[in-house]
Amino acid sequence: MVALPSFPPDFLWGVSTAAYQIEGAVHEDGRGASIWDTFSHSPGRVRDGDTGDIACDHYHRWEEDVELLAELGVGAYRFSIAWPRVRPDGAGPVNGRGLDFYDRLVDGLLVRGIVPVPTLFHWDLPQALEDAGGWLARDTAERFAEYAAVVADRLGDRVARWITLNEPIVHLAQGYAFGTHAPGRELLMDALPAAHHLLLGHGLAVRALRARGAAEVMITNNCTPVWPASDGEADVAAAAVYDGFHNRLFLDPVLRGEYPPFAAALSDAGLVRDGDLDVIATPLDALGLNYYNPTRIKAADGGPMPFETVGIEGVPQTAFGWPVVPDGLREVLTGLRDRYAGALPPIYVTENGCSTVDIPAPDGRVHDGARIDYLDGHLRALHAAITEGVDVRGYFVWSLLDNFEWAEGYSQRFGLVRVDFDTQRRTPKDSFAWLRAVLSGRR
Ligand code: IFM
Repeated sequence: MVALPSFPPDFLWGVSTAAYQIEGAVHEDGRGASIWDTFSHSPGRVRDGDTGDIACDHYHRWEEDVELLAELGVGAYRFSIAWPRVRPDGAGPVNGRGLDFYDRLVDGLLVRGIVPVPTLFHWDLPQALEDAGGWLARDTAERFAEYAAVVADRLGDRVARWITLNEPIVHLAQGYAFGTHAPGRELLMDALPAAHHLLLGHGLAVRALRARGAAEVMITNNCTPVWPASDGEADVAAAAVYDGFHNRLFLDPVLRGEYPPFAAALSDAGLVRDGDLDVIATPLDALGLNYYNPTRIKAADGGPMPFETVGIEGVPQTAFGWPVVPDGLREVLTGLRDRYAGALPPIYVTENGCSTVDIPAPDGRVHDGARIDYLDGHLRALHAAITEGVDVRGYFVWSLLDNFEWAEGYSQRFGLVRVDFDTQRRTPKDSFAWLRAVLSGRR
């Protein structure tokens, strides 16, 4: 394999995880229920009836996992904080024992020279808040800011970089519009108010974090290049609508202080109050970008939405069936630079990775060459974007560990480290050794 081009010396290398996907220990130390506990325990919602009850048992094995990070040689670790551990019912008393866990984790990282990068909301809303309306209720935004303040009061002396929300478009689309994720609502376009409250919560949390001395605050969005299925007017128009939903709904308000035209209904419905957009557009220090694949779109033949996704042929596919198009990362980065010229803060790629069919070989090792190819290709595309002038400051692989992949349960393995979910044994895969070599300058 040809050596990778070199990245800036202060480039931040890391890996990402999320609380519900790895922690387990859902009933321990005062943790409250989240919408994912409810959803995963509802028959038929998650493949094979899997739940996050145990997941990677990271709550008990976090020291072993931090050792893996140190062995890998990353400079940063992006994890998420479980809101229901910190404030079990979302609005009432703070649970000190929940905060203690993240306190230990942060100290464990710092002692090994690893920068902690917590995400405050990676989809595990306290169930009690869902019962009060979830993100459809404006109050949830206020509760989120309070929770952000509580966490920052406890960890802010050691944590400088924060992410407010993870992929709000995925939470909105899958959780509120189509019902394939928790909380399982199928509201289609009526889900839009949740977008406004997620954004408002983000803006209020940015202010709460800043007031507590945070040095770097960002939001993480999932972005995709949108390719029309043909040059026909209808497909091009459908692709523009999809781009509005997926890429612009959560970025235009944050970076430009306005909703894209299709979301104007939010203002018409009186949901957007005076000053809300100023809060939402509170300047950020950085933007988190999660990239997995491009999306091809055609005009819908009926159906609830005006667009339909079409397969991308002629390229490798991940185990999930997602097309592998490394140049899409360059395309999305240069596209953001062009679209938000003058308003775009520095970017961190906060997730990129793939699921592969990882079966241990007779020697016990996991030869995940497809993941190495995926990462190698995407790092080259990322380097090309930097060379083209996009200000990218870091790159985080999704994920450190095989984990609970939401509605797919444990069937999709994204880890650099294999987890045997019967024994909890961790086995670093070939991609782990490859990335370690990259990080130590040996590739
Ligand atoms: O596992 C998820 C993660 O929680 C959010 N981004 C995409 C990943 C892969 O689907």
